[in-house]
Amino acid sequence: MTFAELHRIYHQPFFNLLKQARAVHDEHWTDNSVQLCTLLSIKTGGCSEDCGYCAQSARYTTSVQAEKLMPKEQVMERALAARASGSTRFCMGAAWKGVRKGTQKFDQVLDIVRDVSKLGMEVCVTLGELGADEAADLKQAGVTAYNHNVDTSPEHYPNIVSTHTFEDRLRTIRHAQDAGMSVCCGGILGLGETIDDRLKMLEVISNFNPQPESIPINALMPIKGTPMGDNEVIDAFAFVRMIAVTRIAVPKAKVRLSAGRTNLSKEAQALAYFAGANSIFYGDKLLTTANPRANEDMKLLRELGLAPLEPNPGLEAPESMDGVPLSPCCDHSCEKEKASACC
Ligand code: SAM
Ligand code: DTB
Ligand code: SF4
Repeated sequence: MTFAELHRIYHQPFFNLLKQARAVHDEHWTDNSVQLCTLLSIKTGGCSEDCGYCAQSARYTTSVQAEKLMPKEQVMERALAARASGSTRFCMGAAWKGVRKGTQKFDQVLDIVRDVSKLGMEVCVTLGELGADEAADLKQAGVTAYNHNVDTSPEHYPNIVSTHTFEDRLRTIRHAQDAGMSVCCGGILGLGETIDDRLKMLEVISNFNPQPESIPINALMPIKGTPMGDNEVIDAFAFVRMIAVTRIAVPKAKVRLSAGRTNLSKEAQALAYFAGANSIFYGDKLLTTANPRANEDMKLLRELGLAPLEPNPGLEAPESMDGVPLSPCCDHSCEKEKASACC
């Protein structure tokens, strides 16, 4: 979708927007299910990058201590507990700039993924930058989805991060898609961006080919010690509007309520579900910050007549659309069939 279309949709009266989003949702999602995803930080803190919102950057003094990569046995315990609690997707995050083939840490991650992928859940990882070889190895080890957010508009991105670029993010997404993984790509609201920035971010995401399989919409959890530590918490109606526009722009994606739900009332979350959200991060902790209690989430789903999604570990990556350029891998607007060959 173009920015102009997104702008028109976003700025409708609130209830018109909700009605349109609900109609799109009902056309593509016929049951009342919500996917439960459990997050686990397998490598916490000490990250070389300077993302201005992040508790895990080594550039800022936050309450997060740097830790080593979690041993596989501990990860397996947490993955089994996630499955037992009803999660159908297990997402492992690492506070790294990226991973490189041939390193011990990457081999360890592949080993973890191989075992987690035997548990019958979708396996998602978010490890930072990937090249084509790393993406292929992750896919082969059993990763179903790669999470790599663009986070904000291309224009606002340099105000948030200086140690890598928006184009670097796009290149990793291209590599994940080329390797046959689904892509989970979204952003954060509350980074001092304008509404136009949010819609420009969505313009980029909705024009990926294929479109992302899932879109996490995070509301900033302000972290003391980071440059964004005093930012205001995002307004609930602005959050719901963004969920609605995302549903309309990317009808087949799972739209995931991500960080920041602890600052949203249950009524605001209900509106977000109505507007097309159909997935949440589930469990008491995100990576380093708090999430609503699992029993409160289950209670809310029951109150709304929603049900947890059944497992689908064989999830296939979305097909790319014929005649539409593949997701960009760089700012050269590459037209080659295999975009990753260009940069
Ligand atoms: N290092 C990897 C990366 O940057 O892609 C993976 C981990 S990173 C923590 C994953 C995503 O979490 C970020 O892209 C951002 O969208 C979200 N995130 C991180 N800190 C956050 C915060 N304080 N509030 C809201 N979302 C946050
Ligand atoms: C995403 O978009 N949100 C999740 C997941 N992908 C990895 C992470 C949220 C992190 C919130 C801040 C924290 O817990 O440190
Ligand atoms: Fe945090 Fe990821 Fe940025 Fe590192 S690359 S500072 S973990 S968001």
